[in-house]
Amino acid sequence: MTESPTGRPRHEFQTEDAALWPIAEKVMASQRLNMQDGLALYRSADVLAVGWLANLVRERLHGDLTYFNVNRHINPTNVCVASCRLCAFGRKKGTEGTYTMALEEAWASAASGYTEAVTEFHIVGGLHPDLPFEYFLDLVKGLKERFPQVHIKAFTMVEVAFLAKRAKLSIPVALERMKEAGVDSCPGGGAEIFVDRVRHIICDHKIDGSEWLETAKMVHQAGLRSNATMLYGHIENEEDRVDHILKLRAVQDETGGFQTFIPLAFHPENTALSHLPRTTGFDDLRQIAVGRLLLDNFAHIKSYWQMVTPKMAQISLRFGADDIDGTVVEEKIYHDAGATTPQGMRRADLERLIREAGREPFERDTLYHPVTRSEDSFTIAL
Ligand code: V47
Repeated sequence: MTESPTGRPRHEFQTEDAALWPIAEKVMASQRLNMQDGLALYRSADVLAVGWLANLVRERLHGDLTYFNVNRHINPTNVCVASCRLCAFGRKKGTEGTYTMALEEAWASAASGYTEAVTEFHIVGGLHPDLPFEYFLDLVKGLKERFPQVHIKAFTMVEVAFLAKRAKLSIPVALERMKEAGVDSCPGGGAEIFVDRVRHIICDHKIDGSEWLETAKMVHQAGLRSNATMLYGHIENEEDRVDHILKLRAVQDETGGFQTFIPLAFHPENTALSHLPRTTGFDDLRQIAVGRLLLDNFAHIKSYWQMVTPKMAQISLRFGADDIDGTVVEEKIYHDAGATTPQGMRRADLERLIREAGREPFERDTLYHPVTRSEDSFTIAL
């Protein structure tokens, strides 16, 4: 018997999978895991043992605290030049079902939905061939004027690189303009799987993996924090997943600018890869756990409830996840790809999921400061 990071007595690690024994020793000694360890974790059938180790790290870092936020997603356009096989959201200009919000419409949608005051707008959209950079800057400026207290997490690395290129600006200059307009941080999308072989098939026209990583470095150098995702459960293999995670870890060693790692389970419906099956519960839990164990320099691992369902997100709080994202309010990207989860969740529902997992809910802002509420206003302790 040993003492756990939360002070509770803990039984020793047990598994019949001998490949996990040396990994367990490293985890208990807080040593860095390598590529081979990552592969052994994916290949182990003992998902409970892998989860136990990830939970040890999770509790070491956060005890029972489980983070969530009150946010709202805004997707200003689904018009996209990229035609990614993985995506059911983006559409070619001039085809059926396209939309682009007028600025007033986007500002109005920011205020609609829930009465609970949101602390974050999460803004991502298609790569529109004609919308000028100024449209996006004005969108952000208008939101900041109307909601000065709300953090704006906007534009993935793919959008940052695309908008900079279209505006004929270097990425650092484009980032300065975005910051001046009111962008406070960047979301983690568009990372998919970095290795070329997979990227050529699932998202051929996006920036490549090294460009995504270089853009993230520039975002961090510009003083913005960002997140990092990995899309799993399509045509990638275990080596590709470990490679992806270790590349993120290497950038984090350099910049320290990532806040959260978010594994995203692939939803095949209505995509060009609709013949593929959905991920299984085992894979979803294992993915969270392996992320927690390999990313020793990431503070947070998010189990995005929209992606894996609220029930799986709840269970993952014992498999390495310490964050379940937020209220979201209106979700389009996975719902276009067949997600059957609700579009949004109330704050009280998120708290209940967390409490029933035996964890302690912690409402955070985007940068993980605590938020306290009275009725429909909030205070952020900086
Ligand atoms: O970049 C697209 C993925 C991402 C599908 O930073 C799909 O806090 C599954 O990045 N099946 C956007 N995934 C979402 C995203 C995100 C979500 C929540 C929080 C944060 C954050 C970031 O969704 C895309 C792409 O990787 N995606 N299509 C699909 N069919």
